[in-house]
Amino acid sequence: TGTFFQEQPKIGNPYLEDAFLQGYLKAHLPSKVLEEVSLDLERFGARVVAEIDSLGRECELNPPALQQYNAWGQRVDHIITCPAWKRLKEIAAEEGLVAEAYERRYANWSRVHQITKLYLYAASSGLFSCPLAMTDGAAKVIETLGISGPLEKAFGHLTSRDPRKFWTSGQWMTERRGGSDVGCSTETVAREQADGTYCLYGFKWFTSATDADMTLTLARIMDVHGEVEQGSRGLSLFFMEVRDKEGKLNGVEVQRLKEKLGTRQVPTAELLLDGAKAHRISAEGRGVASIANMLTITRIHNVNSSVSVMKRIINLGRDYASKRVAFGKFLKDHPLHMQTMARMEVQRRGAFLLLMEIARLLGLEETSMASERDRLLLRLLTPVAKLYTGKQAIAVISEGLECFGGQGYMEDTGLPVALRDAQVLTIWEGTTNILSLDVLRSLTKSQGQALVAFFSAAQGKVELASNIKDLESAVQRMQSAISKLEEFSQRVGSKGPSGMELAA
Ligand code: MFK
Ligand code: FAD
Repeated sequence: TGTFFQEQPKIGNPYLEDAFLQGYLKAHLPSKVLEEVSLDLERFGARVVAEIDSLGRECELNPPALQQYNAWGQRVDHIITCPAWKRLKEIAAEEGLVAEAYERRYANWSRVHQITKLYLYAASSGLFSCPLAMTDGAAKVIETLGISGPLEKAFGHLTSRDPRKFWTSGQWMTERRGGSDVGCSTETVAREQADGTYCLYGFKWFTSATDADMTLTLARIMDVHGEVEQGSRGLSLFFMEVRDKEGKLNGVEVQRLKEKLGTRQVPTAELLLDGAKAHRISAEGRGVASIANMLTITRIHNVNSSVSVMKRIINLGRDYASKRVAFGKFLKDHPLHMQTMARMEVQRRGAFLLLMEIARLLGLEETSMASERDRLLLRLLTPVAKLYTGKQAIAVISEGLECFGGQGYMEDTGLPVALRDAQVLTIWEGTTNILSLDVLRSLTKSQGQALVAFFSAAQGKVELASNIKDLESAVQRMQSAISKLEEFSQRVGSKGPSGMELAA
């Protein structure tokens, strides 16, 4: 049977082992904020390793199930999730993974803090990052539209740190006819009731994290003649609670859970809306424009997930490289293997900086500190980053699996799940081409100003970089002058000043 057993790769504290992240925070955060945020991240990083990572794995191993009928034949449509999934919801509340962004205790830096925390979290979270993304997006929509009426209660729940009060939200947009062209494909209708609420009738083809407490969704308001307006302008935005206090579904039937390539931890369902009681929260016909705030946030979370999973596979690969021996030496001592890993790391670092720049801009926007250029950049960079990092994540993870050789392909190592899950990053929250068109939308809507903002920001960075280059060559010149002076002082003997003294 042989005597050799390979030591398995392990993750370390994702904050402590990320000098690049620490460097970023040091360079950007005010010192008091840095002090508190780094303590929180170090503590949270330890919790990711000790608790969250194994809960995430359990969610993969115990995927959700649908119990459609009870023992007495009654329709119950109960979505059964594992205890680890429920525990992850509690931890999300305790850690303020959504709340942090809305409490704004670090003013404009709160988003950077929250997103950094999510960056440590997402890849280990068993995709609980998915409901959190939509929860954050729903809170953002409510905050933007105004926190009043039924939304006041919902906002309190979405941003609560109390696990007993914390709610997650769904985002029900896609129907059978299509998820990209929501404006033309949505068939769901809303009938107004005497009390001003609405009943929704339709079929939602993809609804992720359907165990959510509430959701935002789109429908067409039916007029007194039973007519609806077609196209995007006919859509309004609705808020509804998914279940009542007894846990009974609110005019919703779960047709089935989807059979997915990945993201199996997440219950994604097909839903029939049959009189679901809902509140209209946008102006009539402003559904798409109003839910766009949710799309911005969930797309940023998508970027976060992409970077987070790249980081995880690289960390595991790095650990493995110091444990696995081939041709008489550790993988880390094979230059070619290290070149492969270095290339992955370069991808991750670039993507990380893009994520952080977006988090920084979002923080400025949310605290009314953003300039017009900042706002335009945020609008432009969000789809660019989502489409680009989604593709990057798939490629980097694929390369990452190869770094483990055959073990990277073995299901019970827990490694292949990353590749399956990554494949969705380019599909949900807008496919690559839809986001490319969104980039064009941002350019046309701003009459080209978004591009002007981009070039002016890029120019600033280039200048900064060329200054650094100047600095580097100045340092090089200085070093060469020092060695020449040292040679000189050696030649003239110990009487003359040292090279260092002359240089000073
Ligand atoms: C782990 C992290 C991720 C977690 C994932 C959670 C689970 C997955 C959940 C989902 O996948 S939810 C479904 C996501 N669906 C999409 O992303 C839809 C993709 N399709 C698009 O994004 C289309 O471009 C869109 C539906 C928006 C096209 O609709 P329209 O109505 O044909 O667009 P139109 O007429 O250009 O824009 C209507 C308004 O919305 C305009 O505002 P105005 O009326 O004031 O002029 C646009 O400016 C505005 N708008 C559209 N996209 C926007 C936007 N505003 C800001 N940002 C945007 N991105
Ligand atoms: P289509 O819109 O039919 O697109 C098919 C192809 O055509 C794509 O490649 C697309 O890029 C391309 N295409 C379409 N229009 C154009 C164009 N104008 N120019 C160029 N190319 C174009 N949706 C929700 O609402 N809520 C959820 O919770 C949710 N969860 C999901 C979970 C998973 C695991 C998955 C896989 C999807 C989920 N979705 C959800 C749906 C997702 O948002 C859609 O699948 C996605 O937006 C694409 O829509 P579609 O599937 O209808 O593809």
